[in-house]
Amino acid sequence: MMSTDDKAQLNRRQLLGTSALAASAPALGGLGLGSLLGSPAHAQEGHQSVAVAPGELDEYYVFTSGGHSGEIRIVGLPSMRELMRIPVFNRESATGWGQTNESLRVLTEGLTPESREFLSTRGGTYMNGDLHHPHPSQTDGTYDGRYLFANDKANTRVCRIRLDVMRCDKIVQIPNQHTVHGLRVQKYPRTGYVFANGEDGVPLPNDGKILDDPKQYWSIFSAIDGDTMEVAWQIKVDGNLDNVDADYQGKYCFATCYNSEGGVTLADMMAADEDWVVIFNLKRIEEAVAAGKATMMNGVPVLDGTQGSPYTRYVPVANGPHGINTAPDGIHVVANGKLSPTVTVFDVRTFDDLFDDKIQPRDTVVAEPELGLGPLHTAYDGRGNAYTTLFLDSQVCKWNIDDAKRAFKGEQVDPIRQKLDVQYQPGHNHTSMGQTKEADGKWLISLNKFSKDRFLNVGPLKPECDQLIDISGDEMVVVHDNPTFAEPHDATIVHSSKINPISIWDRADPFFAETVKLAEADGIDLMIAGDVIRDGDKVRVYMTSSAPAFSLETFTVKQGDEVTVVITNIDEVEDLTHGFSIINYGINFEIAPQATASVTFKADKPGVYWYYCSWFCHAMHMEMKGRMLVEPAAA
Ligand code: K7E
Ligand code: CUA
Repeated sequence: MMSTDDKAQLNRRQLLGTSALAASAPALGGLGLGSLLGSPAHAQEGHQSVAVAPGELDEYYVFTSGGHSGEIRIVGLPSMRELMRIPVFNRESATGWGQTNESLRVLTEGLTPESREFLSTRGGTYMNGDLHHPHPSQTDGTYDGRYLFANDKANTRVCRIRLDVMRCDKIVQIPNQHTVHGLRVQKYPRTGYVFANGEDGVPLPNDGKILDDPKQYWSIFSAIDGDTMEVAWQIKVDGNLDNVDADYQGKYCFATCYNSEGGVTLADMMAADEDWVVIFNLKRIEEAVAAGKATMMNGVPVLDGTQGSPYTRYVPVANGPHGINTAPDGIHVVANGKLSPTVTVFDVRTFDDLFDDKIQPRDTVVAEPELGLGPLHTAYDGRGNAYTTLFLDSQVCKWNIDDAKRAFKGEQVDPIRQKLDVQYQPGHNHTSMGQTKEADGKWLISLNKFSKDRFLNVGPLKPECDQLIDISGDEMVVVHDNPTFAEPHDATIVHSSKINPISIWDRADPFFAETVKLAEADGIDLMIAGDVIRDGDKVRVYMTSSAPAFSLETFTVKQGDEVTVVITNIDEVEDLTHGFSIINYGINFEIAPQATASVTFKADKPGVYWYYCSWFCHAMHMEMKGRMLVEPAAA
């Protein structure tokens, strides 16, 4: 007789298309797919090695969120070494993110008109952000290496990172909505839509006419076009929206609601025994928007998706669900109970009938196993098992989906395979490739909120603790503790074969195209620049950088001038980055090989100001400098 694991394996093969490699997997029994796909050598104790020798490369990229640090981090797996930080919603000193004209364009151009006005006396952009959910674009249910999208819970924004240069190129602030919490991408046929949950309800419009009247507050669900980074449509819902995920068929997406009460206090939000999962019917929504049935609000078509609408269905679940996660089998979706010790398993194949009113909302539920206290998020191994974080129990619970379904039908079977202690209090967890149909069942990361005694004491503020768990065998084994700064909420583990960044910028790159245009208008060839162009009290200083010199060793401006310094790094050597810092003027930014970067500031202090290269680039790096002479206004 075939074991449940074997069946899951077969299902997975059907989904992937049978390859010779996959076909041989069941015959090898306990070995698992991981060992077949060339994982690092198995250690004696039977778990995979985390050791990546000096000079060796990791097998996976992990994109982790920086939470209220506002950035994205790239971590190598299995070594858990931090490889890079991508500044997004923060201001970053080394790269000049939030200071260069090129980054300020990204940070400001997608703001709502209202925020633009609000920020006009506050530096023009937000300096903080709360990045929770980084998710790469997909084509046909797996990563396609184009983009990574993430939310800003603090200022209602969604960003896009280009994975070829690992830089944020678009940020859109979402109108009509108050915060973006849950964010996931459309998996099929491609991304496509980026789904963004509005967690908190506010009056629409939120202009002060309605204040303390929560019955008139609304939460909004948004679909952003990942290609244009414009909001395609929005839909108003009952209750609130926490986390979201999408199916593998391109038909539905679904979100948890922990505040069906519409409460504004903790007691109100927890009052009812049940909340719900809301399911969105993408085709019906698109047709209604195309037919002009939406109301235009701040330039976005907004539909009414409250209960009874044709666009949504509300499925009751136990009080306070949090994460919602689609399984790589393309069939099951798990909503995590948080305040309930259970998770609720849906079968997406029932959703057509639900929308056609042939079945009741709860008929979509095919299992509801009790796992432990505080289930928050679930990940999958592609072999039919699920891994759910238990926040209160400080555990990861491994359970089998098929067994949970059998138990739900009344069979005497325990779906729980193992409970593993983690240190401590896990939020999200992630398996390698687990949010795609190519889940490979090798690694699990548990993103734990507390580290307490796990690391040297660094004072009252402790790091988070990201733990690496080997799931390739029958037993989960914790193999590595990794301290991280505030605060990885979520992460995505992508096989390195899916990501292909460049090493040297293309001179035609759109990231600095506006600056190239400015130079062209001034008649400047940026590759041989060494000029100062005066235009009234605006001065544009063009220079190149080539180790170990800037093409201008001195330039002169007048006190009060608005100075734009444009630097082009003409070095073509991989990894040869220069920096440009002006002492006591608060200026610093990075210029990578073949890139152009610029900064604009007011030269309001007269005197001699040295500028220097801030990225170590050459034996004469210390000598790579020059002087800005600022003539006093009276002279
Ligand atoms: Cu659970 Cu913002 Cu995905 Cu934090 S959220 S844990
Ligand atoms: Cu150029 Cu250091």
